[in-house]
Amino acid sequence: MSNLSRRKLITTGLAATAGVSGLAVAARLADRYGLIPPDHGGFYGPGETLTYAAQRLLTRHSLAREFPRSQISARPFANGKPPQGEDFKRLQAAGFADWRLAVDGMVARPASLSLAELRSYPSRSQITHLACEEGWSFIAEWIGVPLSHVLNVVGILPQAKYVVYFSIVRDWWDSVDMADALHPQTLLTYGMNDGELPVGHGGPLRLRVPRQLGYKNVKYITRLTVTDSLKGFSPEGDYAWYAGI
Ligand SMILES: Nc1nc2c(c(=O)[nH]1)N[C@H]1C(S)=C(S)[C@@H](COP(=O)(O)O)O[C@H]1N2
Ligand SMILES: [Mo]
Repeated sequence: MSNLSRRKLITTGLAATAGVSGLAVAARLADRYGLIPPDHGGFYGPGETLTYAAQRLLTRHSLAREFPRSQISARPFANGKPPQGEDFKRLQAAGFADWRLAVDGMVARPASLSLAELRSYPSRSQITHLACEEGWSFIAEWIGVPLSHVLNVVGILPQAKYVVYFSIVRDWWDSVDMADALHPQTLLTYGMNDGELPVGHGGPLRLRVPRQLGYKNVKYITRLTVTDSLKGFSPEGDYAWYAGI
């Protein structure tokens, strides 16, 4: 069976099962095909599973909408204060020359990359929408290296399933599955609208995941961990782990 018709069959099956026999059965079917998101437990469990499964089957390869330059927002909204810690201030005072991105976990060659190294890799830019779950949004050009390129440099092991990414601010991190980690629009972003990425928007380094909501786009990234399990890496607050839009 071709990939497409198989996908169609599973999707139709999921939808029909959800309608006829309830969400729990759909969840079991989704599990068989590796479509269970890591936060499936609790009251919202079956609903989260159906959303993630349907999105993954239909949109694994789809692109977030890209906009013409004329649509770039004149006044993008920077949410929250820059990090207040001494470590961040010291790095900022030195023009972020000593900023490092550590890459570890299930990789063949763990690395510690400078911004100069990241800038030396092939860059990609995209004009996409950043939408906060609280209702506001803006369009900007984002410039950076595809996360997939960095993952190829370090060599991810076959059992890898997720990439967890951490901000210099201790209590901020999030994670994506490999479909989003390797997606061509997922960028380690160091530039915005033809300049450097402003500190207000996560400079010097931010993970841009344009197919998911604002909170998955963590600012001030200093570490990536490749893993096969999210145990111990609970998602932010009460928000859903999968924030597809
Ligand atoms: N480190 C860090 N990353 C973060 C946040 C944060 O407070 N700290 N807020 C998140 C949320 S909820 C949103 S909506 C976006 C806002 O991005 P912006 O400031 O570029 O508008 O950043 C996300 N990334
Ligand atoms: Mo947000």
